[in-house]
Amino acid sequence: MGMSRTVRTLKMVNQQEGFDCPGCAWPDPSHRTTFEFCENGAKAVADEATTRRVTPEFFAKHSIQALAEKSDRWLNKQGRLTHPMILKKGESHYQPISWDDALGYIAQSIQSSDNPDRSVFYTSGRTSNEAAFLYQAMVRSIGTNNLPDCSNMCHESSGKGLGPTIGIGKGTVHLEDFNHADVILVIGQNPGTNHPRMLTALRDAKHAGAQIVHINPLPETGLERFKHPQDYMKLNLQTTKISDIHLKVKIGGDAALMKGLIKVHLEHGGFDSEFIRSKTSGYDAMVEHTRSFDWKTIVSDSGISRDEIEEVGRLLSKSTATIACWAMGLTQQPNGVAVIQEVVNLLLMGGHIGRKGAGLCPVRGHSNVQGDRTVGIWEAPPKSFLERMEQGLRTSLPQSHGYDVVNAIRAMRDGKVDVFFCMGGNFISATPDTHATAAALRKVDLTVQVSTKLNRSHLVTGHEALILPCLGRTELDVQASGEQFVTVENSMGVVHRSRGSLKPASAMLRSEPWIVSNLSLHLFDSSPVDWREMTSNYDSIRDLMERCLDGFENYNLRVRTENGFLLPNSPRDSRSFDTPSGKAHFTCHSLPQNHIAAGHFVMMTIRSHDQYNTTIYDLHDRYRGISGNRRVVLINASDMVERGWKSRQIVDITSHFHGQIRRSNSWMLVPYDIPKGNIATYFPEANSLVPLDSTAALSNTPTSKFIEVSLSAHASPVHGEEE
Ligand SMILES: Nc1nc2c(c(=O)[nH]1)N[C@H]1C(S)=C(S)[C@@H](COP(=O)(O)OP(=O)(O)OC[C@H]3O[C@@H](n4cnc5c(=O)[nH]c(N)nc54)[C@H](O)[C@@H]3O)O[C@H]1N2
Ligand SMILES: Nc1nc2c(c(=O)[nH]1)N[C@H]1C(S)=C(S)[C@@H](COP(=O)(O)OP(=O)(O)OC[C@H]3O[C@@H](n4cnc5c(=O)[nH]c(N)nc54)[C@H](O)[C@@H]3O)O[C@H]1N2
Ligand SMILES: [Mo]
Repeated sequence: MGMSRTVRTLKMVNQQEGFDCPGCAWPDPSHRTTFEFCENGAKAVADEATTRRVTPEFFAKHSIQALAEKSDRWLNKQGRLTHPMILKKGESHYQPISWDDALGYIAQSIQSSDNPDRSVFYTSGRTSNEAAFLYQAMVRSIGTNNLPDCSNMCHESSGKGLGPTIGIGKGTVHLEDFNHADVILVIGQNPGTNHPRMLTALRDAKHAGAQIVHINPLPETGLERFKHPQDYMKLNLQTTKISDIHLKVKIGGDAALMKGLIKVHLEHGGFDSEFIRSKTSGYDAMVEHTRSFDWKTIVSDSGISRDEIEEVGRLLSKSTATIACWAMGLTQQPNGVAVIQEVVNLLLMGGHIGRKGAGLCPVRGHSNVQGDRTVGIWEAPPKSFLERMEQGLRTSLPQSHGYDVVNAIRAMRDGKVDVFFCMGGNFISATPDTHATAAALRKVDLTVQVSTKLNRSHLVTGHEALILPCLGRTELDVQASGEQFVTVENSMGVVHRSRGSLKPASAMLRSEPWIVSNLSLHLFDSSPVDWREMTSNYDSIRDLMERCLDGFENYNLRVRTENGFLLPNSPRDSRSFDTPSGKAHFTCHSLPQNHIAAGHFVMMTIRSHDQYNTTIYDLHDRYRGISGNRRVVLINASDMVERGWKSRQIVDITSHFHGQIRRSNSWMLVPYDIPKGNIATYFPEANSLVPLDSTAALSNTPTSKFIEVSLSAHASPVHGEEE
């Protein structure tokens, strides 16, 4: 985006008066330096602030079919969308449309059915609190709770695991706690790539004496060799080894490992009897249940030797402050909810909740995915949330739960959806079972994408499609009352401001709150919400939020303070648990049945260093030593030798699920330090292999990290087969 624009833009990232980095949801320290961003945050910012443009002329030149043949990387590289566009039924090209006509057309399509549940409204986690709040208010006013969101594919298992056990679906640590921890577990997470600023917190924790245990099938490099960007400036060229111990767990082996750690903990003591007695229930049953698992099973299911488990178990029993962090390696497992509850068991034993330097820390992905859920992006909201909303809006709202992501795809497949509206994201590429999902989307009458950049979801559409181009985080947002800011919530429950400063990519862009408010003006003749006022001054959105949501008292005032404010979190703040019994719960879980057919592999789909979810910046994965190719299979060398395969050999992958078969051809083998029997491929290329019905128990999250597959030497494609 050019040198001076780059410097000017990057200096505003994560600053008090600047914008929240669109990279990840890792929190900012209270004392900020001039450079509060990481390499991958800079990429995300540059990607949005690009000076390239996708104009009506671009769409006139390229047909949908021609664009569909381009790679994801090419599509993203074309630049920012500039105009609202419509793809009319049977047409080959998008054409420009005015905002008024586009919004009028959407409203008419929604209203043409007398069943509001035939409309579905997706959200991706970059949407601000203000936009997300208005959006769910609009959707519920239409009469449906069909609000699937990216969270359903992401940390849903965390929410579902934490809610019943500790009474809140969020983590219980402050950033500051990292400086006071004895032991930090980093489970199923690759912070070097996906949350680089977390490495700074880990490095500082380590300097303050913490031991860091990395639990992952892969030895993720960011945790092995870390160089803080600012150390370059100080000419300190040494790297820090962040992780002290790496437990190379098998994919899906964490539950067995947790049982082993709990067993060692029980033997060596160090549990907090007073906390267990006064604040929890179910301890004795959990202990008895855990003891019933023998070491042979624990070692073979986890893939970790008893000695290693003993070593870490002893560390945990000595620790006075333990933090457990996790991300997609746990949440996207078939037993995602159960395994997270095992992590809860482990921390509850030592009383590591609501104590300085200790706590549970699900590390969120999208920069405002946690905020979106707080303000109501939820297809299955609790009754208490709907009651507060009804009081605040002085109207009644639909009560029955709506579709999550997987159920939304099933509903489209079954012809139950007329309008599918997406507030950001890239639904076709992010979701499982790409071919089945594409077929489902094609059955919908109208699909709408509110987007900043061109992506595959603009090309795989319903009978008709609209693209609504919106402002991004980096851009100035001016409405009738003047310049606006929005607010976001980070992974640790801090709500703060975000204000862009770049000139918008096109004069035709509209903000997300503007789009929702103006669509609402088309939808409702009368409404308890003054939609016109909402877009002219976002303070009025925040006033309405204060009326409708718990924890948002004096919102406009508090969010204007330096560093924003903390949302209430009773386990963290007062060691109290908002469960029916008022106590935190230990839980008992059997081990997952991870058995697969002989000769098959368990496949996980992961992110490279050069992508942001479905946005592919480049074809490299530097920390893993891979360049120029994303269609690779990371595989244990002995698995290759046994089959007589060579490095760089091309294979076809077949996934197996309940007798169904899905096939994807032409992948290159790369020998890698990964457990035998496990392989890794990249998301989203491998999504066509993830079966729609393979979801985690209770959270219904696609099991993107546990797919049973077989590999075969590449056969030349049969005509008509996917390549
Ligand atoms: N640069 C960049 N930043 C991002 C993103 C991005 O795409 N690019 N995406 C954002 C989003 S939305 C999210 S949710 C986060 C995702 O952040 P991560 O969760 O770190 O992302 P993944 O690449 O999915 O990696 C999951 C890790 O889990 C490990 N794993 C897989 N299966 C298992 C298992 O069974 N057990 C254990 N213990 N580990 C396992 C993998 O080896 C991998 O290291 O990052 C956010 N930040
Ligand atoms: N196999 C497999 N599948 C996965 C995963 C996996 O690990 N493996 N991870 C899952 C996870 S954790 C997640 S979170 C989902 C991600 O799913 P999504 O959130 O749906 O996907 P993204 O790739 O983040 O969306 C990128 C698009 O968002 C738009 N965009 C960017 N910024 C803005 C903005 O400010 N406003 C608006 N309106 N649009 C914007 C751009 O047009 C861009 O093309 O994917 C899931 N899918
Ligand atoms: Mo995510």
